[in-house]
Amino acid sequence: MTARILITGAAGVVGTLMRPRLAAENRVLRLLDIAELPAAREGENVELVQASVTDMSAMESAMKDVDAVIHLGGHSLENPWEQILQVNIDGTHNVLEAARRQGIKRVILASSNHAVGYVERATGEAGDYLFPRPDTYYGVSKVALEALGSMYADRYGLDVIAVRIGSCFEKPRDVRMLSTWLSPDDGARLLEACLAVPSPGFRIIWGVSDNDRRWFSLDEAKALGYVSKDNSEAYAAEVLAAQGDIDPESYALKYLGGVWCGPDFDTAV
Ligand code: 15L
Repeated sequence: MTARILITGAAGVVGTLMRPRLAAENRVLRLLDIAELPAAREGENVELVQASVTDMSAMESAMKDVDAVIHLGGHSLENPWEQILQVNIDGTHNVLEAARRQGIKRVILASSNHAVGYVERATGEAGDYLFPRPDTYYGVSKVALEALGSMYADRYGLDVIAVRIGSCFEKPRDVRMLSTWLSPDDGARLLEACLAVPSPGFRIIWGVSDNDRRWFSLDEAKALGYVSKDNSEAYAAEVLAAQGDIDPESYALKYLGGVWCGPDFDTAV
């Protein structure tokens, strides 16, 4: 049977990286974004929907005949509170509520390391289910996303996995990302595990590669079947040569959320 997976925020950084990687036989990717999506390539099994996660009726329509949702939509950086509230928090509520109304059992939510950004590296390995320490309004919205996911799992029996993504880019871009990097291929492996695992209930997992410099637990992700095959160490020499030595006491390295925790990172916008 062909499965149909809805991906919100499909035109964003992570969505664009996942689009080719989540393509599979007997699978249709329904790609949704407020921005225009690149047209389907020849043979690509996709359906394109231009809509906002803030539009409840559009979300309900987008979920017709869908088997699982990967919710990447929303602002991926800090924004004024009203924007974060409307797009990230109300938007996530719409996604979960539309999924419930359409009888969709599984929703995978893109959370972020910034939900726990003020956790200090000195406290040791960052475990799964760390208590929220958001570093920005954006981080607060990811805590709300996790809370909404938990409620929809407990109250309505959905399977919801919130992935606290580290830094998902083609390559690690700085010294901090040598710890937080999630390679795009590992990102796809992680999402495939989240789609395949039977009856996970509600989970919070870390979305990082098995980097030598990782200080995040992969226990819960591995329990779902994730096997990381990438390691940022392959880029370490290049990154260190470009960035030089970084003071371990600087915001960039002291806190999990990096410079997002610093006074120069303006959240009062
Ligand atoms: C995030 O949550 C952001 O969406 C992304 O742009 C990166 O900045 C990432 O965190 C990070 O912390 O590296």
